[in-house]
Amino acid sequence: MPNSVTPTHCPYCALQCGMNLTPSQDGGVTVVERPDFPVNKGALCGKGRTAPAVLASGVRLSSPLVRSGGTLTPATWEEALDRVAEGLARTRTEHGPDACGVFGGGGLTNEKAYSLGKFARIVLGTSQIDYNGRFCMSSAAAAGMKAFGLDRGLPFPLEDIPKTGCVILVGSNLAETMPPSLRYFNELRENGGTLIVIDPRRTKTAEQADLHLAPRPGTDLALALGLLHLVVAEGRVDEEYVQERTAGWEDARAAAMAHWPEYVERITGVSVPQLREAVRLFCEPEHAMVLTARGPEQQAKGTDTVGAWINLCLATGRAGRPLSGYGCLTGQGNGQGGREHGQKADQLPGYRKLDDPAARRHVAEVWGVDPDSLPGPGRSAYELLDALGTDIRSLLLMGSNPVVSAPRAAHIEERIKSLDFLAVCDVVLSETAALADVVLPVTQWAEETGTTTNLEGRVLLRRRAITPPDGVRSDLEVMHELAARLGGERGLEKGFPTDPEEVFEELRRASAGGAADYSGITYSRLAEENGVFWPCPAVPGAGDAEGFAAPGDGEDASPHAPDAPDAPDAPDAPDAPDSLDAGTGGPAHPGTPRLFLDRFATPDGRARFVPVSYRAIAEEPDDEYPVLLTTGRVVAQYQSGAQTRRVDELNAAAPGPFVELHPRLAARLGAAEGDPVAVVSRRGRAVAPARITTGIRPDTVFMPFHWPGEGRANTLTNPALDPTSRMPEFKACAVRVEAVKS
Ligand SMILES: Nc1nc2c(c(=O)[nH]1)N[C@H]1C(S)=C(S)[C@@H](COP(=O)(O)OP(=O)(O)OC[C@H]3O[C@@H](n4cnc5c(=O)[nH]c(N)nc54)[C@H](O)[C@@H]3O)O[C@H]1N2
Ligand SMILES: Nc1nc2c(c(=O)[nH]1)N[C@H]1C(S)=C(S)[C@@H](COP(=O)(O)OP(=O)(O)OC[C@H]3O[C@@H](n4cnc5c(=O)[nH]c(N)nc54)[C@H](O)[C@@H]3O)O[C@H]1N2
Ligand code: SF4
Ligand SMILES: [Mo]
Repeated sequence: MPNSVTPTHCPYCALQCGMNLTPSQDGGVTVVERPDFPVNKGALCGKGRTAPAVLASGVRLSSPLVRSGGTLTPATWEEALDRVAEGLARTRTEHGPDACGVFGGGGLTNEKAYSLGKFARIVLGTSQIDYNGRFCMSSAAAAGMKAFGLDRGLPFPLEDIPKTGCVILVGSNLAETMPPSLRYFNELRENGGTLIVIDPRRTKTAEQADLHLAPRPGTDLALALGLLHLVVAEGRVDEEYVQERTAGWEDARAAAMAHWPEYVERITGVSVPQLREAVRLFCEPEHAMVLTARGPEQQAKGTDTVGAWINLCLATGRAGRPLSGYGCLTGQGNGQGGREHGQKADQLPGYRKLDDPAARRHVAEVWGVDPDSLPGPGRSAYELLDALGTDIRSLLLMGSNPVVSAPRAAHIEERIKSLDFLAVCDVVLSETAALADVVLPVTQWAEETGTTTNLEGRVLLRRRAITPPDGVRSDLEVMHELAARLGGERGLEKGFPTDPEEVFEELRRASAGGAADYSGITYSRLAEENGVFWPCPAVPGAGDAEGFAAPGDGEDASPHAPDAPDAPDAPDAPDAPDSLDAGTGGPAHPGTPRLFLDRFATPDGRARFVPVSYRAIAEEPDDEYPVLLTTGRVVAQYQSGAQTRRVDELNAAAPGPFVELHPRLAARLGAAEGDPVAVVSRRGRAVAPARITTGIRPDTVFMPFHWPGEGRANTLTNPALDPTSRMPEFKACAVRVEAVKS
């Protein structure tokens, strides 16, 4: 494709910035601005700009690897695929299908995530599949489902942010985690709106805020309840809205009233005047929003915590109205789409539930299998990883690096090593791939086409710009080949096309009538529009419904599926059709940028308050472990660092782990800037240089989690799980900090 420009999207985070790729001298691609894509308008962070570096040979994998005599050695694709099929087949024969585990990732395209869920259920016949999104936004997803009947990270586009009156940003450091999005918050302030940031650290994001509250890690639930208490006490409840659009207020109100501001001050360390100021800034303007990210969500009470923030929005009439609402800032490149199409333990495509008989019938028909043959729900991510080597004997891993990113990582590393068989599909030799019996090298973003769904629920087309090198194959080809080897006698490989558009066509049918309905979205439409927001049902007779057969029974059309597009200028809402066959009809569905404006996705259309009360973190500090550890990210590294630690420019900016601590704590240890300090928890010990700053609470230390080895933050973290979302407590555990004698 000489001199051509390919418009596409970044391989990394959920902002899915638009970028153009042009061919470079060396046969690769160069990233250039794509100003026409509205979300980032050309702006990119350093990770996006340098993403082509990971395409280079020598950096990425270019041949399958098979373990022989203890070491990974290059092998042919035939040999490697045969080995994977044998490994999985042996486990299935000897221990049953549920002894085969599958672990996916929120970075996988919709097509891959969909195929992986299908592969697990019909090729392996296992219930044991989950993915790293469980570690990401699962608490917000669970809370959103409870309150609104639907989980879409943001129920409105980012472009609404500058027009609201106040945003409370809870535990998001988006100045580092989604830098181009800062523009929306700057515009908000230029327009006279205010920004409140809640973070135990004075982050780059907090520095932009009109008000920064720095609670003790793990106490956001108390904080939100304290604010709701004040809203009631100060007579700021929107009674009419509560009456008309919600249910369950009395219980939630009673629970909040038990959380006196002085009590909340004692728990959180945020003073009563600051709480009052936050309530004033949030309640005075006509519109306001609460946005949460991993800070309050990655807690063993993350679901209740997000529920409390949603309660605050509901009591003040700030949900399901234009320019007001609650949203979660999803994280991974396809963090939204990756949670909708079946790689989750309890899920079928279209955000359907695996234990719903109608959903099983619908999806089984699309897949051409008996509904009774579909396994039931499996274990959550941490529980699945914890069962490796015991109940689960073989694992197929695609799109995650748990040796670095899972909580209590030293234990999980041991579990992985105790497997009978591990196969990893990756683009690089990650720390987890290095432990595999077989490593399958796969194509990357610029080398393959596929769709992702960004944090706004906007479905996007990533386009292939260059030919992949010899020696790598796509994840879809891997699944096709494994299906042929493991289910060839049943012709299963036919259900795993290698052309992403073919997979997407099937995904459309599988999702039709579900909550996350993609049936009205086509590749050709995505090529022309700057993304389409789901739900987007196919309209009988509109061009988008041509070319594939009806899914059969429409009886499972989810009661939760919002049936009205609520973009202000949208035409009348077409209901999800029983048939997707072309007929005669109106224009295609416009997609749904804004949800809940008329009704919430609950059976009665009302949002639900959840009565929640404060409870402590799973592991409170004590004499032995007196300090709190929290963890997170830095701008120049991505996740487990598997990709970004291979980019020189990013390593120069963020060369290694560190322990951020307050000068008072540093003085007590006798540690100076840059001195190695040890952080010790009940799970293990990590060592990294001290970074001393007054921007963190004296009772707390912070470590980024991007590195393996001695400075691995997850050696320390606590796998205590949220009872609903099964989210581990990445954001708060008890540690002791020690100077390291050199
Ligand atoms: N550079 C970069 N960008 C990324 C990623 C990356 O790895 N690197 N990953 C992507 C992904 S998958 C995700 S999920 C997002 C995550 O995006 P963010 O949620 O913004 O990232 P984190 O740094 O994990 O956490 C945000 C903030 O929570 C604060 N925090 C810690 N404990 C608490 C607490 O108890 N309460 C509150 N209120 N705050 C707390 C931390 O100090 C931190 O500043 O970023 C995406 N973007
Ligand atoms: N302490 C602590 N731990 C955390 C967090 C935290 O805040 N604190 N955050 C958690 C969160 S929010 C997340 S999302 C997880 C993320 O942590 P991981 O799940 O480890 O995520 P990545 O590092 O992105 O790993 C993705 C892997 O897949 C590979 N890959 C990329 N694209 C593809 C593809 O298309 N196909 C295949 N087969 N492979 C691909 C990459 O090279 C990489 O090795 O970490 C969690 N862990
Ligand atoms: S903000 Fe996210 S999507 Fe945008 S360039 Fe950076 S990593 Fe890529
Ligand atoms: Mo994430």
